[in-house]
Amino acid sequence: TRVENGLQQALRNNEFELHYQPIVDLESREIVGVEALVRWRLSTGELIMPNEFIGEAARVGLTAQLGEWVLEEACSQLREWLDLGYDLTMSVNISPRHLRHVEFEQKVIDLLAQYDLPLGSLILELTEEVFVDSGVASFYSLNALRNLGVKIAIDDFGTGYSSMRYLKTLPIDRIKIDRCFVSEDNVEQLSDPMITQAIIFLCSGLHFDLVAEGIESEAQAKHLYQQGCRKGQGYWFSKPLMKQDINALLAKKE
Ligand code: G
Ligand code: G
Ligand code: NA
Ligand code: MN
Repeated sequence: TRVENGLQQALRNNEFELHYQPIVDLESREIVGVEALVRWRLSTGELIMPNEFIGEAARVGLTAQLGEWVLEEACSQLREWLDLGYDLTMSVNISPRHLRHVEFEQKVIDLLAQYDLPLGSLILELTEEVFVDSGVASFYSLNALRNLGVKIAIDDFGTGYSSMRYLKTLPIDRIKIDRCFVSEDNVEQLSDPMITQAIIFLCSGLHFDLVAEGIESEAQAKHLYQQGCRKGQGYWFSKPLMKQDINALLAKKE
């Protein structure tokens, strides 16, 4: 298929782009950060979503190369927004395979220096599986990066092997509550208010920075805020946008 044939060439031709989804403070509704989401732009203009090529990138051994492109592009864009005076964080999804790559830690260190990024402005999003499967080497590199001011987030929390023990022992700063607990067809409610409430209670007790994903209505945003969740993300605030559209959004809020 075009996906199999094209990935190597797509990297060479710089056919990937990042879109950015705002993360907002649920009280002030200000944009406090963005999550970078990769897309592949074909020469026809058609956009291919990550679910269609991340797996294939792994099969053909391009995970680290694609991951490094994403990291560098995200850091460079963050520098641009910081220079414009916007105080934002940049969240980047890291695949387990990229995390295990021998050069991962050094690459992140180099990017922090190259773009002179402030402490705490870069957030690495990992899924729960990473902490279970990846072994001590990954654990040490996450710890080392965290000591340099990189923040670590657990993505899609509640859908993997969530063990309470990991919350106590792993280097974690932020928890992202999976959107399956937040949004459903009836967007006037949380899909599972008791579970959401329990996660918020647990995570705020442990002093994690909490973000609710998949907020699709004002009612959900209000419920989550009332239950103690300070940050949110979802179509209600904004879908993932190209950088020009983020620029427009940031400028409008001033
Ligand atoms: O943006 P979208 O909803 O299509 O994302 C689908 C999935 O792809 C999500 O689980 C998201 O975390 C993942 N994804 C998006 N961008 C990246 C990326 O740059 N790197 C990795 N490893 N995963 C990504
Ligand atoms: O797994 P991860 O959380 O990284 O997935 C991000 C994906 O979730 C992106 O592809 C994004 O388009 C999608 N997404 C973001 N906000 C919403 C939302 O409010 N509702 C739904 N259904 N999907 C969302
Ligand atoms: Na993610
Ligand atoms: Mn994410």
